[in-house]
Amino acid sequence: MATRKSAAKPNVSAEELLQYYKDMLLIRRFEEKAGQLYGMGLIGGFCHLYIGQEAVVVGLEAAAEEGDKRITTYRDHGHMLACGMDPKGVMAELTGREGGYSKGKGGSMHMFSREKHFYGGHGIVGANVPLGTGLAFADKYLENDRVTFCYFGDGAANQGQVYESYNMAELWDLPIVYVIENNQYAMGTSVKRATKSKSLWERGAAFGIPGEAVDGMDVLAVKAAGDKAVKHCRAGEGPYILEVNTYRYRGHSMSDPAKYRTREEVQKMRDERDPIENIRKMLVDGKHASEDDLKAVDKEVKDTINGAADFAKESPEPDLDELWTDIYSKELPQGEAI
Ligand SMILES: Cc1ncc(C[n+]2csc(CCOP(=O)(O)OP(=O)(O)O)c2C)c(N)n1
Ligand SMILES: [Mg+2]
Repeated sequence: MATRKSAAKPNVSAEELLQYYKDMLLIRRFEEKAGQLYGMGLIGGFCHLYIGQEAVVVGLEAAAEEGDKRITTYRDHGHMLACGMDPKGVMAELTGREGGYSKGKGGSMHMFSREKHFYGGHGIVGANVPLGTGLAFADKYLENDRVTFCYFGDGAANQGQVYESYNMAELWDLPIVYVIENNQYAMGTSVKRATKSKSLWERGAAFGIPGEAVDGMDVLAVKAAGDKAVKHCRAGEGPYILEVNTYRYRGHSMSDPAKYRTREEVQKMRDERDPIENIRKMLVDGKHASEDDLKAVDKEVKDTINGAADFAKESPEPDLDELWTDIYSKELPQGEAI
C-alpha cells in the first residue's frame, strides 16, 4: 500500500477508509451479480437490490461492536454482507439452493445468522420494527450492553406499529438505534406524496427520543452519526433515531417499470453523489491508496463475487425432506433442549 499511515479524516484512518471502500464495493458487485442471475432465471420470486444505499449499512456496521444485533426489511443483502455473512451462503439462498443460509427455503427476504446476530430479512413492511424493539428489550433484560440496529424505510415510517415501538423503547430506555433508510421512495410513492412531514426523525420527539438526519451518501458522516447513536444507547439513555438520506438506483424490486421518476434524476445521483466513487476519490486524492492498490481491491472483490455465483449455481436444490425441517425449535431460547 502507498502512504496509508496518515489519518484520512479525523478519527478515521486510511486503513479504515480503504476497508469501507472494499465493503461497499462488495455489496455493489454482489447486487449487480444478483441482478444478472435474476435475469438468467436462476433467482425466482422477489429480489430487492440495495445499489446506491451501500454507505448506510457500511457506515453503521463500522460503529457496531461484536455482539450487537441487526434486523432489517426485504432489502437485506447489503446488511448481511456488511455484518460478515458469507457471500456464498447469501447468493445460494437467492438461487434457492441447499448451501443457502436458509437451506434454500427462505430466498432473498428470509435469511438469518445467529453467529452474526442478524435477525432477518422481513417481507412485511414495518413488521421488523416491533421485533427489533423486542431484541433490544432482551438485551436490557439480560443486563448486557449490546445495541440493536433496526432498519426500515421511509414508507414504513408512516406505519402505526413504528410509533407503538417508539413509545415502549423510550419508556423502558431500550438500547436500539432506529435507522430510517430514507431512499426517497416507497415502491413508486415518493416521500413528498406520502407525508407533509419535513423530516421523519423528528417524529421521535413526540416520545422523547432524540435523533438526527444524516447524509447517507457519505459513509464517514454515517459512521460519525452511528458512533453518537451507539454511545447514547450504551450509556443506558434509551433509543436514538437516525434518518439516513440515501437513494436507490435500481427499481423497487426486479419488476419495476420505474414510471415515477426520470432517468435524469437517477443519473444525476450516480454522477454527483455516488458513495463508492466519493471514497475512491478521497483515497486517491489524499494519496492513501494508489490506482494499483484500488485495482487490486476491485479484483479481489470480483473474485469473491464470482466464487459466490459459482457456488450458488453448483449447490444442489434442497432435498424434498427439507420441507419437514426447521418448523419447530428443539431448543428453548436459553439454549436448553426440549
Ligand atoms: C404491510 C405491507 N404492506 C405493503 C407491502 C408491499 N410493499 C412492499 S415494499 C413496500 C414499500 C416500502 O417502502 P419503504 O419503507 O420506503 O422501503 P424501501 O422499499 O424503499 O426500502 C410496499 C408497500 C408489504 N410488503 N407489507
Ligand atoms: Mg423507501
